Amino acid sequence: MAEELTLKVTGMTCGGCESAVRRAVSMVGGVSDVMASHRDDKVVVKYDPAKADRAAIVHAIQNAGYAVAG
Ligand SMILES: [Cu+2]
Repeated sequence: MAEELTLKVTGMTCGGCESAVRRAVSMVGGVSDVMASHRDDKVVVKYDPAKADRAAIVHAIQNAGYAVAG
């Protein structure tokens, strides 16, 4: 059963940033869907909690160069 996680992510300024975040997060095993909005500073991730967790998703976003505020 997929779970949905909504994160406040700062540092995204355009569609290119949204794509970078989507790419980075979709590399995490167990992630099935990623939506990113630079206007709302928001990233919504659907994932399988047996394979991925919040920490792995946050780490992927931070590695891509963006900050997770909550
Ligand atoms: Cu950008």
